[in-house]
Amino acid sequence: MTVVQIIHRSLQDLLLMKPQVFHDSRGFFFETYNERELAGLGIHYRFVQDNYSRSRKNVLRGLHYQIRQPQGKLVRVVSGEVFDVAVDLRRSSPTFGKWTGHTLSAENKHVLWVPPGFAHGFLVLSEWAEFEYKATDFYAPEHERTILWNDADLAIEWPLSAPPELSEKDARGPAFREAEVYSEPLLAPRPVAAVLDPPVQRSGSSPSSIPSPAVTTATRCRVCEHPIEPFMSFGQQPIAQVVVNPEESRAHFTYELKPALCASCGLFQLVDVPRPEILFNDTYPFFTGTSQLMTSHFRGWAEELLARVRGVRDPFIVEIGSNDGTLLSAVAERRVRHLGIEPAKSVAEAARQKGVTTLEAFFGQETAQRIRREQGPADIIVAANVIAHISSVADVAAGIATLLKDDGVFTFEAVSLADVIRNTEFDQLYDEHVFTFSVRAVCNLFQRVGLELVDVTREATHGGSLRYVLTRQGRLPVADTVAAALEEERHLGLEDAKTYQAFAQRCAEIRDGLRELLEKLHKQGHPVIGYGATAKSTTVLNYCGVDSRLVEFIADNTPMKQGKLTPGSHIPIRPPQAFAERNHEYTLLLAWNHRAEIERKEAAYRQRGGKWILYIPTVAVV
Ligand code: JHZ
Ligand code: ZN
Repeated sequence: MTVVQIIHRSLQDLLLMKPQVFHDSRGFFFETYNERELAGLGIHYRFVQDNYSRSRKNVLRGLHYQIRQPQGKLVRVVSGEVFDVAVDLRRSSPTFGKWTGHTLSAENKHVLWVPPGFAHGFLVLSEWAEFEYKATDFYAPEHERTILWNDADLAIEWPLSAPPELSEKDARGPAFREAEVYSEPLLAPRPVAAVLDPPVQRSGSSPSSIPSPAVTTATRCRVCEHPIEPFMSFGQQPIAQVVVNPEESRAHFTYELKPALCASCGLFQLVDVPRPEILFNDTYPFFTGTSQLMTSHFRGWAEELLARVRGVRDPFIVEIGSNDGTLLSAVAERRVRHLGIEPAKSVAEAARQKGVTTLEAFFGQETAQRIRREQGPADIIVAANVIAHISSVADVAAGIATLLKDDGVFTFEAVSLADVIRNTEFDQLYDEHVFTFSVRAVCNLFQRVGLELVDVTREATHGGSLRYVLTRQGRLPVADTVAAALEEERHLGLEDAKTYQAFAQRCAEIRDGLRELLEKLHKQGHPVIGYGATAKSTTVLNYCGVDSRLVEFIADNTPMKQGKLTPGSHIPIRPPQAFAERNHEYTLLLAWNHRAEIERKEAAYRQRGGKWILYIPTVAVV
């Protein structure tokens, strides 16, 4: 069973999958079960029993579960249509007591994985429905339990047109409140190595090589532990920067992109995040040096940093997330002692080619202690677009405090929450951006490790960034910029839940507007080309449902991306020459943050009447 799409992960561990179906004139074919594919999705169970049932319209079977020998079920409909419901009965689960309902039909061929620890049931919507499932344990009538299908606390919204037809046992089931539930966590079986071995070994992000659990879900703020709840969802999203090989299976891993704001410390964060090893590895394709603007931006910053350490004996500059060495190469050229820390091999190699000393590692307290022990404390620690990428940010802050010299400076840049909200830059949200910082959240975070924000300045890069400067408490006077930035955030309503509801509303408007425009151009026969296979574009394309029908290809100057497909939307990525040769009229500018540079490079396109489609802050053709 090649899973082409994971449609839903509404409850913890539950998966709604769409298998790849092959159609031809004879009919269709698809795999209904494949042990290796499921193992790749973290389902390592052995299935021991298959069941098959037929039921007439309005029959409701369930809600059933086995309190001992709990069964995981892989369910699907062979003929007709049902409304299928699962209820999480695992007390230790963040979605305990929640239900989810999905339409399964012979037509949509969706397959639902209901893990052990859930009650399960379905209502037949068609004249007849035939239902088939595989179970991970044997039927054990002595352990079988029922929960009342219309329990008031669960409040399941069954799409009923008349009272359902029930078995006697199901009609008398106990209420959820009185029902026995699973009080201890149920241990999932450990992956079997042989099952996990994909047929062709390749590094990177094949779903088969993703260790389980691939996603962590935060129910509390990652810094202050105050409970958090998402305020919206962008739906299931693939890994933003995993460009797909066209010849590879189109199966891919997804997680739900849903942001939340911590009402206590003001930290804006994603609720679900994939494991960092899935993102930052030897196939990581973002190279800072692909942009002239970013290259000169980092050169300028490096000059400032070098000026700061002028007069210091044997200064030591450390960069966290040094990428392809764009910033540190200027430091290396001056023969100043430095160290880049970068876990992604692809870019770390490129940095070494530039003469930048690079340690391939994730940064945290442990790495910091090791560096301090072996090379001494740092005069400057610098980080660009990386602190917001690390979910264990508290450990990173502690590491910075460990590594920094007493009078050292920690400076970093990150996309600004104020700009993201003000300009509805929803595409800044994707897996790597675990956090989007406000000045307030930065103050709160670093205060915990004795660091003080002494200056903050605006940078135009990446659609609006802030550059922060921090020292140990009381080392430098605090510039007026800090109070001014905090005041601006209050004025914008960054602490107010209503601000985020309005943001969600504007995102939906952009999504609908962009889709409408692309559909219209498609109907009129205008080809649309994309520009910049950015990480941001993954959110835009998947959230707005844009694929190669609406955007023919995307031009990008990163060799590692060319010839590949965009994640989820599977749009081919081609070199910029393909753009110049296409002779088209409309281009969706996905790298909108590089607009000036791209317009300069593609001046000929404009001269022959080419137009750019923008979607931030609103949909516009310019
Ligand atoms: P660009 C990445 O985001 C990921 P992305 C990361 N998480 C982050 O925070 C920021 O960067 C810093 C191409 N291009 O910079 C190159 C052209 O083709 O918006 C890139 O693929 N021609 C670390 O990916 C893409 O566009 C050009 O002339 O959203 C730009 O990606 C230029 C200038 C770029 O970052
Ligand atoms: Zn918090």
